[in-house]
Amino acid sequence: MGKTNRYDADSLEVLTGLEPVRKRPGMYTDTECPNHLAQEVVDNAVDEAIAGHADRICVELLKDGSLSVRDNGRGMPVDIHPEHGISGVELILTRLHAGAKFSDKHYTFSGGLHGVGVSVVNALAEWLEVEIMREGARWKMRFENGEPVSPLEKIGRAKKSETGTLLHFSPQPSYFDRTEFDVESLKYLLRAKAVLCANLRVEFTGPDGDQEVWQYGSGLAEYLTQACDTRQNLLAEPFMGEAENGRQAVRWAMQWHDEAPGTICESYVNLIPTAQGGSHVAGLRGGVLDAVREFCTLRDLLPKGLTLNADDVMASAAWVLSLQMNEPQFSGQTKQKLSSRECTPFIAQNVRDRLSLWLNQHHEEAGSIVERAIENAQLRRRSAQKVERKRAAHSGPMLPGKLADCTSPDRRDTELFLVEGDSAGGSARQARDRTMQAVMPLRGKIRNTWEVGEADLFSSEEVRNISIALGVEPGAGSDLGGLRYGKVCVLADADSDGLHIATLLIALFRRHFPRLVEAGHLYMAMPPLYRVDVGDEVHYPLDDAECEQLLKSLGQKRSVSVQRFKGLGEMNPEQLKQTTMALATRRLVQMQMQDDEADNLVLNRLLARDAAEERRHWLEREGNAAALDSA
Ligand code: 28F
Repeated sequence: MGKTNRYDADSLEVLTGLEPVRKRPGMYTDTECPNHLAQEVVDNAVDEAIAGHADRICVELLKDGSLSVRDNGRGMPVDIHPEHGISGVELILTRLHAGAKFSDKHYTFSGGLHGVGVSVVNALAEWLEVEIMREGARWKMRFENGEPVSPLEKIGRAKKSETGTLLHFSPQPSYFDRTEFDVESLKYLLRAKAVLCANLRVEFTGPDGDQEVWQYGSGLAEYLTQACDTRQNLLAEPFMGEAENGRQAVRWAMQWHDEAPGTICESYVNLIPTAQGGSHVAGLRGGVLDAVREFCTLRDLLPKGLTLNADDVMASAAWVLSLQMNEPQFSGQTKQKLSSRECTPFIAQNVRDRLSLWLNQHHEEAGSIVERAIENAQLRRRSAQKVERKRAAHSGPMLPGKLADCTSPDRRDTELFLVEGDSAGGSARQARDRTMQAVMPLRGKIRNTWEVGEADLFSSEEVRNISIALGVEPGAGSDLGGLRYGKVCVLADADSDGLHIATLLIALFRRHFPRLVEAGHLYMAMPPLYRVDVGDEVHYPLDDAECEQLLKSLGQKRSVSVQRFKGLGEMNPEQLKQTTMALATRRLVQMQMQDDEADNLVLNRLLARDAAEERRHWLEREGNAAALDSA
């Protein structure tokens, strides 16, 4: 990123044409409505602003349903590419992934998954016109269904100082369920860009000429202050901070309120809103919790027996978090949740350090933050005690001896880890947070219960223990009222034995505790396969792909050492805690239930005693295609 970079058509990288996009639009965009196309174009304009060349973006939705986006950046390159013999403009708009953006040379951070490029927009547009002002001239080119229908033409003169790009397009209706842009979410996105890019002026004009303008001089803090001003702020100025380590950059602003507000809690990655949060938000929450806890401990502020959790501290907080990083990974149905794990410890540590310092410099305000958190914790404790008393009134049989239970009476926050083997069980017991995490080791392979009837089920001691520990009886209609844990986490080795055990457990829950799975209580813990040491930084990539990506991003550093874990047993409790159990840094995957038939099909093929028979039935149903590749 730099204003001195000379950037012409010959620094573009070129991949393929647009056929793949038109063939499988769903792989490149959200085909429900064309908003993602708008986002793509806006992101391009914002990239130009982040690079320091544009400070104004105007978006207009026209009466005919088309959208125009304009920036005052340098304008797309118009000169002819020496190798490809077409202009930079045409390359950008007609080649998939055309652009140095993807080689990270000119833009420090870009949208990754979202930033697949504006050529996707062209491919899925009935028509698209681009106008460029550059080097004293105006240029124009028109496309229909992604194909050029007029050459890049000089259409007039412009002042040397007037530069920029205008894209105007109409989505091709046949690719989308709905042809209309969703105005509300488009506006939300535009406002977010202005919030995150200090001083950038973003304008939106609607079909009736209605206009909105967003611009924030100091970015996050100003936005937060404006958004919160009607409330009772506990801080005179938001608590802010930023940090960078070469591979990622984070900024945040936080305010606390007197009452639990339905307030601003917003997170972004590369200026893209992550409505469902993710690993960066986990870092913020972890860092804030650590700092507040430490502040309380040092001053002995907590009533006896009370521990604060992240919700206690964050419930009355308003915040905006902005992360920039390379190749972010997203998860969740709508890809609105960040899953890249590298940022969590980075953010947690920086937030913790800054907040510790800040709390010590702002005693009075720190006091009110702590007061609010303690009140929240006490409220939580009281309501939990109520539940606990109810539960105790008709409490069930004695808990299994192998269960290392947790102490928190609030059952919504608690977690039960079912761990393969006594030795890993021992590590997990040391690694856990004993207030809210319980551990129960399972001896070897549990019984395959897939085809076992309910009546027979309790002849297995392990199954009986699991049922008692959970406080739930097996059965399709069984009541979850007595459930003793909010999350049930299967923790097994990442090898094939471990996977088998995990499968047996999932089958047990799916068949005999279906309501537990349905209500989203079942999780898989994801222990990492690798440990990578870089100087005094430690990373724990989950799998081969993550490890490769990490090594790539580290480049050619001298002191990189890679260790592959053969099993849980090779991790010490501290490592197990950090990678697999601690709220801020671990990864849990929620098991979701499909309909009976789909789940039965999969689990039957894996676990049915008469697997050959079942496979044959399956083949009969699925026909010849499947028979070809079966043994
Ligand atoms: C309305 C949407 O697309 N604006 C754009 C530029 C400027 C340059 C550029 C774009 C670099 C990374 C290929 C000009 N001069 N608004 C926009 N403004 N693309 S897109 O360069 C090519 C891209 O991928 C530009 C010198 N350097 C860069």
